Amino acid sequence: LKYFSNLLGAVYRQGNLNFSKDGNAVVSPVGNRVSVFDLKNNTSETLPISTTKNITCVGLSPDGNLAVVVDEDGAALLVSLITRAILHHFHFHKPVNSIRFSPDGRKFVVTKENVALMYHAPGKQREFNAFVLDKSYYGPYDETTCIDWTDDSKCFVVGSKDMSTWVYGAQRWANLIYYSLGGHKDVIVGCFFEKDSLDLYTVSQDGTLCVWESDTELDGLVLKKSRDKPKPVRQGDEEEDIEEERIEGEEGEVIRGKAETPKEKNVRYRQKSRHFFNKEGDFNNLTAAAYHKPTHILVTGFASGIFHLHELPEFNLIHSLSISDQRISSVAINSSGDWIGFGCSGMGQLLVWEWQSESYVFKQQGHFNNMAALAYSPDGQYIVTGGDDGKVKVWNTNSGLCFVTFTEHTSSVTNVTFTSSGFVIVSASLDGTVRAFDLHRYRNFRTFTSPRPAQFSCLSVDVSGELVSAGAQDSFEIFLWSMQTGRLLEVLGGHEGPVSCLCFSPVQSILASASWDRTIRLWDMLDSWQVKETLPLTSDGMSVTYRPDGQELAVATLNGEISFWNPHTATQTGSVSGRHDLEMGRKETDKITAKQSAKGKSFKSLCYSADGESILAGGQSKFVCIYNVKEQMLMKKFEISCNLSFDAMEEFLDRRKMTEFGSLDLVDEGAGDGDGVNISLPGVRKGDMSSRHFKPEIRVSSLRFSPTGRSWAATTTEGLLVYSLDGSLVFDPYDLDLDVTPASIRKQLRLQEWASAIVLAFRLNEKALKQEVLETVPHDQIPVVCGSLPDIYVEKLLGFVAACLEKSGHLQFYMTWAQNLLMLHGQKLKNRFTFVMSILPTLQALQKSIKRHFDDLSKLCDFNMYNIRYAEALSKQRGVKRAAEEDKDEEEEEDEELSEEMSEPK
Ligand SMILES: *[C@@H]1O[C@H](CO)[C@@H](O)[C@H](O)[C@H]1NC(C)=O
Ligand SMILES: *[C@@H]1O[C@H](CO)[C@@H](O)[C@H](O)[C@H]1NC(C)=O
Ligand SMILES: *[C@@H]1O[C@H](CO)[C@@H](O)[C@H](O)[C@H]1NC(C)=O
Ligand SMILES: *[C@@H]1O[C@H](CO)[C@@H](O)[C@H](O)[C@H]1NC(C)=O
Ligand SMILES: *[C@@H]1O[C@H](CO)[C@@H](O)[C@H](O)[C@H]1NC(C)=O
Ligand SMILES: *[C@@H]1O[C@H](CO)[C@@H](O)[C@H](O)[C@H]1NC(C)=O
Ligand SMILES: *[C@@H]1O[C@H](CO)[C@@H](O)[C@H](O)[C@H]1NC(C)=O
Ligand SMILES: CC(=O)N[C@H]1CO[C@H](CO)[C@@H](O)[C@@H]1O
Repeated sequence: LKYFSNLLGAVYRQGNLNFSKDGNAVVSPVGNRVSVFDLKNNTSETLPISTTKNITCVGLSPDGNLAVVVDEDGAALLVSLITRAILHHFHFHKPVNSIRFSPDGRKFVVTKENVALMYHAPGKQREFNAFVLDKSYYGPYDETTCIDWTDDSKCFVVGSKDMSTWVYGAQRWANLIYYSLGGHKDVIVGCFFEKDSLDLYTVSQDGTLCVWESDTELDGLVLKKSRDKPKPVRQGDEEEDIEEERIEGEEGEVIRGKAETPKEKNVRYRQKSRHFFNKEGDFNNLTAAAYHKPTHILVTGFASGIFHLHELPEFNLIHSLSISDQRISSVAINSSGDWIGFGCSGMGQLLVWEWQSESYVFKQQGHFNNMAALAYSPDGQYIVTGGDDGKVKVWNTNSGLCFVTFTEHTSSVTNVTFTSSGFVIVSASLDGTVRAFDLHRYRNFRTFTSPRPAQFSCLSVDVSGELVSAGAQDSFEIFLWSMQTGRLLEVLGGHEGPVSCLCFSPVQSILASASWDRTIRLWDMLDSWQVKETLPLTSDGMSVTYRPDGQELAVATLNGEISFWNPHTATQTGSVSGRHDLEMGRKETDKITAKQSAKGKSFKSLCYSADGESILAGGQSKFVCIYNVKEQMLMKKFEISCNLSFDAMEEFLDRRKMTEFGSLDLVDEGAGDGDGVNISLPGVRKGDMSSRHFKPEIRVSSLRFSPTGRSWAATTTEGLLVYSLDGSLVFDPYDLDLDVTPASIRKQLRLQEWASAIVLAFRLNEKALKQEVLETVPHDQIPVVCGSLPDIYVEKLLGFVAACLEKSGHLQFYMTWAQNLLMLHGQKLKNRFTFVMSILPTLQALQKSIKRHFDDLSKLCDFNMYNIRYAEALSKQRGVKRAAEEDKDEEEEEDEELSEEMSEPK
C-alpha cells in the first residue's frame, strides 16, 4: 500500500497563515493541501487531506483540535488535527473570505459575500451535521473581508470592501445589535478589538488606521429581556433559509431592535484618532494585518514586501523591514507574540521572523515555476530538485525542509543528479552550462560549457562520478566532460534530432542516449566512444533508463509506449502500451474528447524499482503508473492531483461552460483575429505563456524511487510529492500455517525458543507482534539467535530492524541486532549477487537511520564535551579565587558564591 506522505517544494500559496496552539508550528495552505511546519523540531508535515480547488482560508479552533478548511468555491472540510482525518464535508456555495472561531470555542463566523454567518462550532463527537447555522448578519453592501472577536466572545467585528466596519453582538444584547463605523476611504484589511474591551482598531488598504473608543465596557452589555420575546433562533444551512433570514434580519431584527430600546443607552463609538502609515508610494497598498492583543503590537504587510511593527494605541513605529519584493498576502503572530509569520503568494514564500532578535526563524520558498527534475542522494537523506526558475534546491527528506538553494543558473534547469559520493550535485540547464555543486562548502565548484553555446536538455553522470555528459536540444550533439579537470573530453555527433535523455549504464562504461530522431544509441567508452548499437524506435524517444543491474533498457516513446530492450543483443524484449493508462483529462480549450486527446500523450520519465521488477512511469498526465516488467502489466495507477484549478483535469466538458460559440474558455473577448481561438500545438508542454488564460497543465516531469526503497517522489506542477510504501498496513503472510497464531508465538517465547518465535512472528507479519518478540529476546542471546536464523528471514529481519531503528529509543539493542545479522550473514549475502540487488534498499535504509542517529549523537557529545570543559575551567577559576578569598576571611560572600555555583548549567 502506498500513501501520500509529504509535499515538498511548496510552502505557501494563498490564504491565511496561523500558528498552532502551542505557538511552535505554522499552519500554511499550499494549493489544495495544508502543511504544518514545526519550527522547533525543524520538521514539516502535509495533512493527508485535499480540497478540489485552492484553499483560501483555514480556521483553527482555540483548543487547536479542529480546522475548517475552505477552498475557492466555498467547499469546506472539517478536519481533526489530532487524527488528521476529515470529519465532515460542507459547502458554503460561495467563496469565503475569512473564518474565525470565537475564543470560547463555541461559535465560528465566516464572511461570505456581504454577510457574516455565525455557526455553532462542531462538537467533539461526530455529528450528523457538524455545521449548524446560528445567525446571519447583514449590513455591509460589499464583500466582507475580516473578522475579530472580543476576548469574552460576546461580540465580533467584521470589515467590508465597502469601507465600513460592523460591530455585531454574538448574543441578543439590548444595547448592541449592530454598530456601523465609517471613516475609511478604502477597503478594510483588518479590524481588531483591544484586549478585554470593546475599543477597536480598523486598518484600510490605503494605509489608514482608525482608533475607536466605545463608551461602554464589555460587562456593560445587557441581555435582552425575555419579555421581548426573541424570535425563534433560526437554524439550517439551506440557501432559502438564509434568504429568508436576510429579509427578516434587515427589516425586522435590526431595525426593531433599535426602536425597542428607548430607555436603554445604546453602545456608541467615537473616533479617537486616525493615523497614516508611511507607505512609500501611492501604489503600495496595505495588504495584510495582524494584531497581538497582550503586547499591543500591530503588524502590517504591504504590496511592496515591506512590513511595519507598531505599538498601539500610540502608533509608535517599532520596526520596519523589507522581506520580499512581492506582496505580503498574509500575516500571523504566535501566541506569545515573539514570532511573526509572513506569506507571499507571488513567490510562494513563507517566512517567520523573530522581531525581538530581528532574525529569521524560518525562511523557505518553493520553486517559483514548475520543477523539472529531481534526484535522491545515494543514502536517501536528501532530494535535489531543479526548476524552471533556474534554481537548484536541496531538501532534507526527514524534515521536508530545503536547506540550500543554488542560484547560479540563469535559465530553466533540465536535469539534476547526485554523484555516487553523495556530496556533489550536477545540474544541466538551458542557459548553456552544466554545473557541479559541493555540498560540503555549498558552492559551485565547476562549470562545464560547450565550445558553441548549446541548450542542454539532458544530463547523466557515470557511476564513478568522473564522467559528465549532457545532450543538446539545438545542435543534436552530446558533450562529455571530466569532473576532475573540467575539460571537454568528447563531442558525440550522430543523432539527427534533439537529444531528449541520457543514461549511463550502472555496470559498464556505456552511455545510452534517446533522441527525437527515433533512435536510441549506445556509445561505448572502451571503443573510443563509437556507437556500439543503434536501437530503432517506432516513434520519437522521450526517455531511456537502465535497470539497476544494467541488463535491460526501458525506453518511453512519443506514442505512449514503453519498450524493453536487451542492451547486449540490441533486441526488443517486450513492450507496454501506456496510452490507455494515461487517460488524459480534457483541457478546457480542447475541441476533442478526452479519449481523442490521449493521442499524442506519452510518458516522460521512467524509473526502475531497486529490484528491477517494476517500473514507475509518468508524463503529461495526472496519473503515475507502476508496471510489472516481467508480466508487462499495469500494477497500480496513482492520481497525483485532484485539484480542479489545474487545466486538463476535467475529463468531460462542463456543460454549463458551453455556449453556442463553443466552450467559454475558448471565446476570447475582443480578439478579432480569425476565430479568436488558440489551440496549443501538439507536444507543446507549457502552454502559451502570453495567452490570456494561462492555467498550468498538470504533468509529471520527473520520478524517482528512493534508494531505501521505502518511498518514491515525483516532481509535478503541484510541487514535489513524496509517496511512502508502508508494509505495516498490508496483511501479507509469507506462508501461513494453521498453528501460527499470536498465542502460539507467545508460547514459544515462554519456552525461550527465540528463533522459532521470530520465524512465526514474521510469518504472521504483524508489526506489533514482531516488535514484541524481538524486544523479548535477551540482549546476550542476540548473537545465538541471529546465528540460528534461516537465510530467508535474515533479510526480512534486517528490514524490520532498520525500520525500528528509525523510531525506537532502544538504540543499542537494535544496533546489536543489525551488527550481529550483518557479521554472521554478510559473507553469505555477498556471495549471491542477485540477492544483494534485492537487499540493497534494506541496507540503505539501515545506513540512513544509523547515519541520522550518528549525527544526532555526535552533536550531543560535542555539546557535552564543551560543557564539561566549561565546568572544569570554571571550577579551576573558582578554586583560585576562593583561595584568595579565604585569606580575606569573607564568609558571607563565599556562601553566596557556593549557591551560585550550584545553579550553574550541568
Ligand atoms: C512563540 O514563539 C516563541 C519564539 O521565541 C517561542 O519560544 C514560543 O514557544 C512560541 N509559542 C508560544 C506559545 O509562546
Ligand atoms: C517536537 O519535539 C518535542 C520535544 O522534543 C516533542 O515533544 C514533539 O512531539 C515534537 N513534535 C513533533 C511534531 O515531532
Ligand atoms: C532547527 O533549525 C534552527 C535554525 O536552523 C536551529 O537553530 C535549531 O537548532 C534546529 N532545531 C533542531 C531541533 O534541529
Ligand atoms: C491555484 O493554484 C495554482 C498553482 O499555484 C495557481 O497557478 C492557480 O492560479 C491557482 N488558482 C487560482 C484561481 O488562484
Ligand atoms: C489562529 O489559531 C488559534 C488557535 O490556535 C485561533 O484561536 C485563532 O482564532 C486563529 N487566528 C486566526 C486569525 O485564524
Ligand atoms: C491598490 O488599491 C487600489 C484601490 O483599491 C487599486 O485600484 C489598486 O490597483 C491597488 N494597487 C495595487 C498595486 O494593488
Ligand atoms: C537525469 O539524470 C539521471 C541521473 O544521471 C539520469 O538517469 C536520467 O536519465 C537523466 N534524465 C534526463 C532526461 O536526462
Ligand atoms: C473532485 C475530486 O476529484 N476530488 C478529490 C480531491 O482529492 C481528494 C483526496 O486526494 C479526493 O478524495 C477527492 O475525491
